[in-house]
Amino acid sequence: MTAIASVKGRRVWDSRGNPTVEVDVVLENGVLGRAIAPAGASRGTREAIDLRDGGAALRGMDVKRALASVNGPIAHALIGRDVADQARVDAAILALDASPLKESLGGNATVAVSLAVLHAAAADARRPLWRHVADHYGTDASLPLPEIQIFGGGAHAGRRVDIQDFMIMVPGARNFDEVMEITSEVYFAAGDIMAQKGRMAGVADEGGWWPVFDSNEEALETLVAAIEKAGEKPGDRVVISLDIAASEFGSKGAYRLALEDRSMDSAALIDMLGGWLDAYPIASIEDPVGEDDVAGMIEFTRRFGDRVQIIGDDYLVTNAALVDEAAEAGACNAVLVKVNQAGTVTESVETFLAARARGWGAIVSARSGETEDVSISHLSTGLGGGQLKVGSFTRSERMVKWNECLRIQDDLGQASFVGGAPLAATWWGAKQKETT
Ligand code: 2PG
Ligand code: MG
Repeated sequence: MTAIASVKGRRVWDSRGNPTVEVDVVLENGVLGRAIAPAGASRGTREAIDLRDGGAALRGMDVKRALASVNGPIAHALIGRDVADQARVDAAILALDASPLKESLGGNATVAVSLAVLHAAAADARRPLWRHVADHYGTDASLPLPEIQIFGGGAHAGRRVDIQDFMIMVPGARNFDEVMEITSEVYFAAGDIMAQKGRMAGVADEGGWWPVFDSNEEALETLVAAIEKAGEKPGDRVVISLDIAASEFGSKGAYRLALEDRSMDSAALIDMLGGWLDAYPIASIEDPVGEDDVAGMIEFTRRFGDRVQIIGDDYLVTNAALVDEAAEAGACNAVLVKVNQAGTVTESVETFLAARARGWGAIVSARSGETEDVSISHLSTGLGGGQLKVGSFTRSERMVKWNECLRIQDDLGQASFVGGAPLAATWWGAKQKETT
């Protein structure tokens, strides 16, 4: 065994200019593992707490308390432990905080430590992180299918439009390189269309174009036009993926689309989205109703679960027990896996594997506040068979994750790309079956 010799937190800064927690884990043989906590803007109420100091300085966003957790109790509990035993390390962290949402330590403290331990174990085994993950959890590594944002919205764009993420997926690509190429063409085609309409206004939080639209649906129409302008037939190699992030504009089954000055109940929202599913080549949809709208999610899944991927993000908060509960109830058929929503690697991997065991999709995801940390590229590849959501196709905190996948591709080979397999149970998968 190789023992953990030190655990040290430092304050670094994220893509929104906010402070965040970076952790160095050093082993007895001098090997280093390092990771940085990301931060969400549209957060589920049941996710691990992102502990901030409050007060006037740095708009209350400082992380001195989270750093004190890392450098105090967490370091104390981990020094001397076997770095390769991720489950025990994470259990030792959990034992320090009895609250369900890690509010005393801070989920930003626990996630940075937990990921840094994973990195240190991989470095100690002289393996790239993705290979260590596959070895450790007994999974078959494969490069994920990306979900990439073309227009930002919702909480990531000053609520200029209500819907949060207008994304594309390229399930028909032959390899990861081709996904990048086609996405680049679509991204710039969308930018050209915005410029032609006199609506070019920069980018949103995750680097997608700023959504200057008169209605939410206009963003969808423009996305279809961009796919066409890029020389692709919408629904062929390229499909649309949406994150509705409905908790941001409604609760308890009452929703309000501010852009369109429209209020609606759960049934009307579901009908509206159903209309979009009929009219546009949408293969995946996230949080179509609010996180507290259980009946709505069950109804949405009953109506559309056999043709689109339905992802729970705020709804399932990277929690394996909630995945099981939702699967039993017939709500969703896929889960978003955000390591900082759970707070540890072990809980995140449990959620990913619980989803896969149910035949669900599992999408490892970045947050809207990100950094140069590339852990999720490795996690999604190592666990295999999955999808990866990182934000847009610009800005280095995003591109660093896609570029890391390209480096992994050099090791794993182009054939390791999972392709359209994660969308096999959607209309897109059915169409492929017909044509082959
Ligand atoms: C989401 C994420 C990423 P945030 O809702 O899926 O787009 O946003 O990190 O703000 O929760
Ligand atoms: Mg989401």
